[in-house]
Amino acid sequence: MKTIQWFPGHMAKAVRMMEENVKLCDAVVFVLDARAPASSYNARLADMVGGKPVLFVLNKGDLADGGADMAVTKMAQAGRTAVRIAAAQPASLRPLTAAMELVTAQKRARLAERGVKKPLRFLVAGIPNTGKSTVINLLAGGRKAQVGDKAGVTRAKQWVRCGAFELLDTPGTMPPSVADQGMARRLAYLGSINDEILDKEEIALALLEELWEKYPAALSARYAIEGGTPLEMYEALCRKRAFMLKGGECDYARGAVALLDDLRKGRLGRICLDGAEDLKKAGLV
Ligand SMILES: Nc1nc2c(ncn2[C@@H]2O[C@H](COP(=O)(O)OP(=O)(O)O)[C@@H](O)[C@H]2O)c(=O)[nH]1
Ligand SMILES: [Mg+2]
Repeated sequence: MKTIQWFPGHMAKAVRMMEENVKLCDAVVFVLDARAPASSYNARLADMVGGKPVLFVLNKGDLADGGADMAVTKMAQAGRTAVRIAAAQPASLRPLTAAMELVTAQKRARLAERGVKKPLRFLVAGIPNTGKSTVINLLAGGRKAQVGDKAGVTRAKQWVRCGAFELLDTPGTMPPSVADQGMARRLAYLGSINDEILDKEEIALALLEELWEKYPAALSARYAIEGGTPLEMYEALCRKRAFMLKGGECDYARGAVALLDDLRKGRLGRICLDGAEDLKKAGLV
């Protein structure tokens, strides 16, 4: 399979923007995809936050299984603060703000000692498509009021009030880490790496192989797949969904689109593709 890469020029620019935004904030909410919490981390974050508190939010929890809870537990054991939520659901607001309070408790205590009362400022950051904008909307609620601005290096920054906090109204988008190809592929499955630059049929083959290892029952239930080589499974999927071309050949392109769509929308059930080893490899634990 083709190597998934990231254009270094984009990387450098995104990193510069992130560094600039982190400087304006007291803490960072780093949004991960609960279905691939290790793959959706980028270890370069550590250099950017300069010791500021980080809350890891495993978002899209409604689409994840117990693997996401395992990740939260392992991260907590490693001294990180992590919470699993589904930002698209209003019920996630409370656990999220509680975790934001937790991660800034020391800082607030220090400020209070000196008699300083000011809202602490957060940057919501993460790689593409993890739900950063959805998290900002959840926190900002209906009152996406502008609470003032502060001159940044290149343009004024807008802040939105959220209870005792303020958020930068634009998310800090970080490039995904593509150091590990297995993890980079998971980002492609979940839509955090642009489909356009990838060969969907190669992605489908790799995904079928991985799903057969981790969630065979889901493949059997939805596509009547009963194992075999990745190509045999791919053909079974196309036959089951009647994605056939004239002459009886499989319509692989449609099959790939359907498989990715099913996975992303949760029609294959709740999943978590990363295990304990991946958390280590990614530098999260
Ligand atoms: N099922 C589910 N979908 C979500 C959740 N949060 C965000 N999404 C969806 O994921 C996609 C990307 O979200 P967005 O906030 O734009 O991500 P961003 O690129 O990180 O800003 C959108 O289609 C959202 O509706 C969630 O908690 N559950
Ligand atoms: Mg966004």
